[in-house]
Amino acid sequence: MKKDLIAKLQDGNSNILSNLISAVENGHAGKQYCELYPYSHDTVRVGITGPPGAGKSTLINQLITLIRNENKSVGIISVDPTSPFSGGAILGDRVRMNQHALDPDVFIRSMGSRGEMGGLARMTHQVADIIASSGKDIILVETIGVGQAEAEIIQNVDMTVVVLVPESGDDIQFMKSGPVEYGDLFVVNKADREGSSRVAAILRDYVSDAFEGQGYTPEILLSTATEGEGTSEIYKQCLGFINYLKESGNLKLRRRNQYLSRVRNNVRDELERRFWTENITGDIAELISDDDLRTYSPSETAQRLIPKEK
Ligand SMILES: Nc1nc2c(ncn2[C@@H]2O[C@H](COP(=O)(O)OP(=O)(O)OP(=O)(O)O)[C@@H](O)[C@H]2O)c(=O)[nH]1
Ligand SMILES: [Mg+2]
Repeated sequence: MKKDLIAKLQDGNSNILSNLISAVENGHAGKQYCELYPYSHDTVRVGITGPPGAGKSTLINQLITLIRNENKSVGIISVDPTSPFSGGAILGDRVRMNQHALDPDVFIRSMGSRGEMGGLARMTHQVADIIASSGKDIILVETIGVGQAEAEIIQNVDMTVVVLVPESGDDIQFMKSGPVEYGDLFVVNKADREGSSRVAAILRDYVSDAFEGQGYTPEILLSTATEGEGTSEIYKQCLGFINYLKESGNLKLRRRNQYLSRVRNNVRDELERRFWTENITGDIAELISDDDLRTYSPSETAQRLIPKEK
């Protein structure tokens, strides 16, 4: 059965892949997911992150062409926590990537806001594992990169490309504590507009400080994704960086650290889930009176709700 499923998946059966992902999203694929997981390690995962409208999907569309020109297969996960949609592709992305929609070696999936906090990240990791187990050579994960769930997503890919635009200069300071911090490669897209060299210079200053003494300094590239300008260089740099990660042993290290953090997150989730189902039955609002909230700090009340250690 196990061999059968993996054989069909790796044969490029995208209906099975879609159904498995839906089952994971609905919480019904635990066993199958665990069976597939060991087959997920050969795929390279690249995060494409940056502010709304920066051109991430347009760039991804170009990257798909470049990847396909090398006869490699690719999966795309487009994460949009603000969207209630899930399953198919978000409309704009579908339009931008639709030239690849019929290609059996291109699999595109959108993830909307489902489940509780953190649920989206965990689900995205699992969806990526399943797409990887189907034998895709590369997975591209598109996110805006802001917020806890998205940060958790881009910390769990092999490398992250941060896409900015000429207007991003003032945001870089702000984004240093966000997606910029995880950048392995920076792209200033919409280079057909004014200001791209200024943003590139700000980024150059930033990386030379932030990466001083480290094994590598992220490249800063310009592109006009709508025209496909600069996109081959972006792809080349991605492949080069992945090679560097492999050869330096950093890929193994990154993946090991990611695994540990995923385990920690799963433990936390599971304990929390058990707490709310086993200890608090009914509505928490009914357990806490107006008097309580005037008298006890939130941490004291939490302590009161948590069963004492034996
Ligand atoms: N002038 C110019 N416009 C671009 C370029 N790249 C993308 N665009 C346009 O910018 C708009 C947004 O592009 P998307 O690729 O959807 O951007 P995105 O980052 O995926 O957007 P979200 O997924 O909504 O965050 C579209 O109208 C694109 O045609 C570029 O290099 N130059
Ligand atoms: Mg997009």
